[in-house]
Amino acid sequence: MDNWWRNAVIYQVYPASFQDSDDDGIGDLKGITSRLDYIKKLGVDIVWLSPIYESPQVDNGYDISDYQAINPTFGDMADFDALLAKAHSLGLKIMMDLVVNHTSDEHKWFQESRKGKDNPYRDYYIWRDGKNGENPNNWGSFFTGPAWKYDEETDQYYLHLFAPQQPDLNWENPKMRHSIYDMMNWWADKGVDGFRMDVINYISKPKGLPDGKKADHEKYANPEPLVANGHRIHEFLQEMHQNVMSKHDLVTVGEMPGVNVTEARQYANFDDKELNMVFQFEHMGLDGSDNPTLGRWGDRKASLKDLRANLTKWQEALSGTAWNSLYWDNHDQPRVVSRFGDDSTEENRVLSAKMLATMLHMQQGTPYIFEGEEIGMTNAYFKSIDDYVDIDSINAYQQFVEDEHLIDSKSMIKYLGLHSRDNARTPMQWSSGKNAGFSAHDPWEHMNSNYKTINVERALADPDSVFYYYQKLIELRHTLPVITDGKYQLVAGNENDEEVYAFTRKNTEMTLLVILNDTAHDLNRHYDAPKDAKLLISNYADDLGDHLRPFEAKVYSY
Ligand code: ISL
Repeated sequence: MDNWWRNAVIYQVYPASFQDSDDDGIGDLKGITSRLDYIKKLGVDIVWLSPIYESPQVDNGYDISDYQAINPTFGDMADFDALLAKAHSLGLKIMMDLVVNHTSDEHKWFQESRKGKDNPYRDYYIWRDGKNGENPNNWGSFFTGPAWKYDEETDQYYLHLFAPQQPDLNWENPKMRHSIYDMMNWWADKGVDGFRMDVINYISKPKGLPDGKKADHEKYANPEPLVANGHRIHEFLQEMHQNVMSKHDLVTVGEMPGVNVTEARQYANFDDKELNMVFQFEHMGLDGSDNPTLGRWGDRKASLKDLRANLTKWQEALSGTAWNSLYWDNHDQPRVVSRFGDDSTEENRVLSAKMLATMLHMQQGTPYIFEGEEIGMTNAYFKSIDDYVDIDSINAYQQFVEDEHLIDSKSMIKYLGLHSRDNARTPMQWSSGKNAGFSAHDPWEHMNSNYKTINVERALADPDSVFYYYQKLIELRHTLPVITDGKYQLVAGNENDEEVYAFTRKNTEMTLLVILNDTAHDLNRHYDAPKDAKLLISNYADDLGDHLRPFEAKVYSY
């Protein structure tokens, strides 16, 4: 239990949207470096950079064409070295995004691979013959359409679970695997402190690549049940650990759609053979549509009951065995205050952002904060499909509205407003000035129109801001061991409460009682805390005991 990252807090930077230093409308490394003091002020320990590598940017850098070069719009390797040095001088660690389920189709390995069946790089990717002139199997891509693309050159198809420009790497090939480990060691030798591993539980594909299950009306099967947590995944991660992680002091987190607690206990086990922690997705799947074909494209809200049951399941199942990562937001998810909170009034935005922060930061695990979350940034709610730039949003609109007529345009715009990845990717709101101080140039992605009210400048000037609340939560984690090692327990009888979430954290020295009103109204609840219990943190200036005000959050210690 003594690893340094266990009581750390991680801040995610989405480079294109953080800070532009050369006024081309796209954020860059020099911009990030210039804002490291701000990140330090928040009090976090580690900065995770979404991909900064050379990339044609079909999927905003998750399509890498050179793992050992910086994308020119972000700067160059000297800029990266300066960023790393400045971060380290401030006591901040740097976690890199590692995207090794696939590369860009412009990566030299793929350029070689497609040249011929006997090319030395052929087996770096997954090539198959068609079946009767059709795709090798019925898998669909996560970005709509088939997961296979025909390549005339050699009359075969290659697998791409994401965009056609993101061919999947063949992890069955030991040479390919060692090329990845070499690349990781190169970054570790450079001094980076960790890796966030993109869809890393998808790398082991099933033997024979069998068809997936699909409903009759569906064109393609969702490959996730077949590719997630595949039969060789633990072997591959252990091999990676032996070749890379065992040689450096690194923090690792695996992004794992479709992971369950049983698998997670093995991936992130204290025996330290694979990864330090995983990003699970279950709490991100509680809202959306009731129609599985539409997935998250709906307006059903998550209930407190479901959310609490899920968070509790993960707290209990990993306790004493493996380590949780805790997150609400990232570059793929809508803004938490719009999703699980209430952004309909300024007062409720601030209160609910703080309440949700308390819910997450008082749990056991390593918390992640996505840029802007710490000032309570909201969804952008763009009004037209032309405002969207994300491939996933544009493709979904095309498929469900234009091609299949499953949803009318107005509804889809509403659902995009609730769930599009673009909601997270609007530029960071630094000030009320032009383009929120992000860039003098019109940004690559529209600003959220509320930047005049919600911005860093205002947050820093207001002692009651969401920013200072996050700062306090982080400081508490760093000073009170119970937040890291205390056992989580729901308050008896709380499991069916549809309005309030109450839990305790307990170690041999201390107990914390966390009480969260998840509604916009006043209510009464009685919880037993000793008379001399101290109010550690709250989003109200005073304490009315059993009377809870809208979105009231409070933590007692005793
Ligand atoms: O973004 C999604 C919808 O919420 C997911 O389906 C997402 O594609 C999945 O979580 C995997 O995400 C990661 O890999 C993708 C990339 O587009 C995402 O940005 C990345 O986080 C492919 O590299």
